[in-house]
Amino acid sequence: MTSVSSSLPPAALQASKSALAAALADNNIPETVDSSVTNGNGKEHGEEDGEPGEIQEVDMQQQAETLRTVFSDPTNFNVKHPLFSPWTLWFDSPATKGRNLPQTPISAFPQTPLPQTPGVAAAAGWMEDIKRVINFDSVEEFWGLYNNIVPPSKLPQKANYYLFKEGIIPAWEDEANKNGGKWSIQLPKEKNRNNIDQYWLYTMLAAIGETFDPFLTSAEPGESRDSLVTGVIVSTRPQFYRISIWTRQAPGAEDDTLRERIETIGKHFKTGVLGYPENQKLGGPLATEVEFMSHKDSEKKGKAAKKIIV
Ligand code: MGP
Repeated sequence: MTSVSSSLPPAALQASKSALAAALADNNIPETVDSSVTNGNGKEHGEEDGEPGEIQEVDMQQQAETLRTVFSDPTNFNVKHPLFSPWTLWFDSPATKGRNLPQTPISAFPQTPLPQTPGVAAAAGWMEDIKRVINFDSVEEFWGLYNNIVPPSKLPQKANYYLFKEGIIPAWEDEANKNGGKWSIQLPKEKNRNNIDQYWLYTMLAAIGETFDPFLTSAEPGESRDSLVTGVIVSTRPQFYRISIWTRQAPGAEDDTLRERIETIGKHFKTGVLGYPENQKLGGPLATEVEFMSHKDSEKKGKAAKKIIV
């Protein structure tokens, strides 16, 4: 899987680049060199011998040997580009249900404890079977994770991956989700077996690259804005796949600005991430349009649900 980034199509490549750009801008890191990497003399960057302004000879060979990316060394890489936010991957399947599995099955990355909020307590039953796989906060860790987990097309029926911002649990009850909703699309399994892994990869890249919500990334320096997107989910069901984008808020009837921001997310999901033309109708047997519903309406199981469709 080491050639993934070079074979990405434009939408995914752009999302991946945006992830990098956002991370670099946020942290003021020069694009080619990680600030924690030594210069080969055992000294940190900037800690050179010689007079100020004097040009130093760089041992490119030695430097190339020191820099390890996830592509050359998937477990011991040392070049990291931080993401706009840290993320947590969660997972459940029939095999995790009712089993008290450890919360860190595949990684040595540090885990933070679950936040002890009223939302977490309220969702305790729902969260019982959902296992936390890993936290990550850099582009390289994302690819390290991606290259080591089972893709959705190979998951058993009734399994879900939940990729959520760190500190937000994948439950309606979480403070960050309780007033929100979700964009989702349901795709018949037979026709989409060969597409689902790519759709899920692009969805994750758009989430971690923050390309769903331009309002967030257009903030002025120093201005803090909350991202509307809290997480993304892929679900396998006996006859279909579903991908969902969860949002922090859901628009009321009068809320035009929020509705526009929410619709931007849905349109980007349909056209930029999944690659459908904007006007294409997608609904059919086992298939839905790209549609938005508030979590409050989802809890009512569709009774009098108000949907937005793009
Ligand atoms: P689902 O898995 O999102 O829907 O929710 P699906 O795929 O249509 O149904 P499935 O039976 O094929 O899995 C299924 C059910 O799980 C819901 O009807 C709720 O009862 C429960 N549930 C889902 N979510 C996302 C939550 C949640 O966030 N909190 C709680 N408490 N229950 C949930």
